[in-house]
Amino acid sequence: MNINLIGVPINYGCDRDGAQYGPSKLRENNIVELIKKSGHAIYDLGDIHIPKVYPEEKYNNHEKMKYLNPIAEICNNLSQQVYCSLNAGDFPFIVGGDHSLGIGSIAGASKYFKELAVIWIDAHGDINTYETSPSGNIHGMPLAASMNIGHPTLTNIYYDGQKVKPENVYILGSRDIDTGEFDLAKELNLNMYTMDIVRQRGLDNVLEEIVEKIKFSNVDGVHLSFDIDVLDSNLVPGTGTPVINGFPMEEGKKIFTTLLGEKFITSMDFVELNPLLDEDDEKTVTTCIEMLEHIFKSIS
Ligand code: Z70
Ligand code: MN
Ligand code: MN
Ligand code: MN
Repeated sequence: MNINLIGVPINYGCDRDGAQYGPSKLRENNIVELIKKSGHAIYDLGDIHIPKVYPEEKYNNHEKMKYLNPIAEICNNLSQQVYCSLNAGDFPFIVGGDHSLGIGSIAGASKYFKELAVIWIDAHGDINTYETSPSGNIHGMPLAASMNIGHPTLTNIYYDGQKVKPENVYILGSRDIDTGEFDLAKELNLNMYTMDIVRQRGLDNVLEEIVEKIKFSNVDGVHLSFDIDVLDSNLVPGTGTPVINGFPMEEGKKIFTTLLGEKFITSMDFVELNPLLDEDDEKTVTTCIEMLEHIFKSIS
């Protein structure tokens, strides 16, 4: 497989210093060499351009969303890169940066595939809108926007309207969900496997159900969006919002063994590493590299 590495050094979606250094930190820690060693051809396409915006301009485009226009512009550029990569028959692998970039990845993948599914692996739901968001941070909104819910600037990125149908969305590992997100998930009857459900039913059982549902739907492409905060807070202190009771390393690996082993994943995000918060001997980078090694061994 030809892997296309695309960096998105953005922190406007989380409004916190540090997430913008994720791509350079992973390159310093030899992500390119690691992919090569796994037997794939790797093309590092570099970073998407991030326009400079000053903090005092953050609410310039909307009073309830921070950095709306620059995020839309960045996601628009990312979506074209993802579309071109898929069109070339390659595997786009997007490294963040904060999770607002998911809007761009999904838009690009959705333009290429007729019926895209999205697997969103995250401690959070990321299905807020400006009306339900407690923070105004757009990294809490990308999955809603991709389903055509929220502000038109976010729902019309790359091309107008819905990028993924709610029935093709799979949320896994969530355990920090806002009231509005909970209501929306219920209203849309989302395939939402919270950490509580995973603990009740077991990870194997839940993964099996996701695989079966996708296989028996008419989906022709699957985007997997991995927010590292789905892992236990002990493993990832260097992320904006570590949450307790997350997946331990072995379960994190099992998720990828299973899902990537099915060979239906066609693109991926890897987001929310914040090197400035990674004080404990770079524990988070170490976790990320171990996970990335496993991911690329599992992609065939
Ligand atoms: C909250 C919000 C979020 C990551 C925090 C938090 C969202 N639901 N996502 N950290 N990675 O502000 O919308
Ligand atoms: Mn997220
Ligand atoms: Mn489509
Ligand atoms: Mn998260």
